[in-house]
Order: sequence, then C-alpha cells, then structure tokens
Amino acid sequence: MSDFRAGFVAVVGRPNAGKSTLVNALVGEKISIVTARPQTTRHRVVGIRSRADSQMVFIDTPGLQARPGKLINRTMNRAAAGTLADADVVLFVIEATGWRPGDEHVLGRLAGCKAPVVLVVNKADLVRPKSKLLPLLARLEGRGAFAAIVPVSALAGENLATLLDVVQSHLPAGERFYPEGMTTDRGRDFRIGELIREQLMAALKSEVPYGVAVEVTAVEDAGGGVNIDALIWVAKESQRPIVIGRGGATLKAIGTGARLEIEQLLGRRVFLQTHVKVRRNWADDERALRQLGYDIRD
Ligand SMILES: Nc1nc2c(ncn2[C@@H]2O[C@H](COP(=O)(O)OP(=O)(O)OP(=O)(O)O)[C@@H](O)[C@H]2O)c(=O)[nH]1
Ligand SMILES: [Mg+2]
Repeated sequence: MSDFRAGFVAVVGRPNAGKSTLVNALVGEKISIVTARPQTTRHRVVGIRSRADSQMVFIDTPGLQARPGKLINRTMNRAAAGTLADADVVLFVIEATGWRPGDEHVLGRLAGCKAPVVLVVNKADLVRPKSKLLPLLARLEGRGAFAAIVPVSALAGENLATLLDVVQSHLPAGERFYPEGMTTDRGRDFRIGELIREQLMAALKSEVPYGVAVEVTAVEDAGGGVNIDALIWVAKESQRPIVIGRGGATLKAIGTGARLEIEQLLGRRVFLQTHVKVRRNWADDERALRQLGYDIRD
C-alpha cells in the first residue's frame, strides 16, 4: 500500500463551464446536478473516484462569479474559494470555445494557490476538427503556470482517462480518506432535494430558477416504495403561479421528472408530493440559508 496516493481535487471555474458534468463523468455516477443554466451548483459537493492505486476526492464547487450580489452568491463564492485552500490539486475548468473574462477572474482567484493547477479545456466536442483547438491550447500556455493543460469533453467522455492519470500523478502519497465503495459525502435527502431543484432550474425561465430552493421535509418507507414530501421555496408571491403553471401543469411535469431521477437514485418506487411556499427574499436571508444547509459566516 506504500505507493497508494490520495487527495482532494478542487474543481473550479466560471459558472456553466461544465464542472459538475466533469465531476459526474470522473466519478462515473450522477453526484452533482447539471443544467444549461449558469449557477446551477450552489453547494460544495464531493464526488469520490477510487482506483486500485489511488483515491481522488473531487470537490465540485459553485461557479465563481465576478460580481456576487445576494448573500447566497457571496456564500457560493466563498464555498468555491475556501475549497482551494485545502486542495492537493486544482482543476480549473474552461470551455474549448475560448478564454472569457470570467475565466480571467477565476485565474485571479487562483493567484497564491499553492496546489498544482491543471487547466481543463472542456467541451472539446464543440470544436471540430480537433486541430482547431491547437491555437487556443498554445495561447493558454502563456496564461499561467499550469501543471498541465488537458482538453476533454465531459459530456462525450473524451480524454477523461488522461485527466485522471494527470490528477493522480500530482496527488501526495497517503491512505484513502473514504471507504472504497463510497462515491459522495452527501446524504440521501440532500441528493433528493437537488434532483428536484435540477428539474425546477431546467423548466423555469429568466430569473425564476434563481428564486427557487428545495427543502425535503419527509422521506418515509411506504408499502412498495418511498413517500417523499418537499417544499419548493419561491422568493416572491409572483413566482408561485409560474412554478405551478396553468392547471398545475408545470409543477406536475417537474414532479414527474424529479420522481424518475429519484427512483434511479434510490432504486425504488417513489411517491413525490411537492408544495410551493413563498419565503420572501430567502436568498438574502441568513436564517433561511442556514435552514437550507448553507455555511453562513458573515
Ligand atoms: N457540448 C458540451 N457541453 C457540455 C460539456 N460539459 C458540460 N456541458 C454542458 O454545459 C452546461 C453546464 O454544465 P454544468 O456541468 O452544469 O456546468 P457547471 O460548471 O457545473 O455550472 P455551474 O454549477 O452553474 O457553475 C450543461 O448544459 C452541460 O450539458 C461538454 O463536454 N460538451
Ligand atoms: Mg455545477
């Protein structure tokens, strides 16, 4: 066991770069929710990949934002930045379609970070032919002192084995942190709430997705399945009818989508009840954020 390696790998980048998709692909299981919208991930989420000779503990983080406004956004930024302090390796995720101002901001946050930084050029599937990537990769060499620059497609599963090898090569020697079969440190109720929020984020438009939060209030065995009750918080009265939809159609579709995902997670039949509740301005309310499991310190 002496040449076993183990460590923490912070996954950072601007919103929507594909961090959560990457963590899920590297772990081989849906650990973190993914939508087409920026700012989908709101919490640190651990995804664990165990190999014969290593254990990589990936920490998916909320996208770093240049101008966090509400308390929730500041808390999300701090969660991402705090992860850097404990990391053995940092994966800085950008998109293969080009370097953006948001990436420059993240690079600034990495200044002073002692861990080796691997630049992951994600969404390489969007650049065809592949030779078109070369000028970008060459330019990126000059952007910072990266331990490696690795083009991948988290979505198409391209070049992920190479990335795992690169990460492993930078890990310190040490024993595993988690039991071998464990893939996340998050509990069942958190994951259920996130799967409901994923459907909400995907189904709703403009600012409404950012006004919703999910609180799982009951998970109980029932006959052949599991009864789940969840409260969907909205930030103002006007958002309630939008989430519910005409004749309840929007909420019904969200519930069906979430139920299928939760059934996959639990491997059992699920009966899901959702209620929409107005919790005014929760995203700026310290008590509300604590109730949702955020680590509020300022
Ligand atoms: N074409 C393509 N799309 C991708 C790839 N990886 C992620 N995406 C898409 O990019 C969008 C954002 O993906 P996420 O994984 O949620 O991105 P994120 O960086 O975690 O976003 P936040 O949590 O909001 O910061 C989704 O629509 C994904 O399907 C990829 O390799 N190729
Ligand atoms: Mg994410």
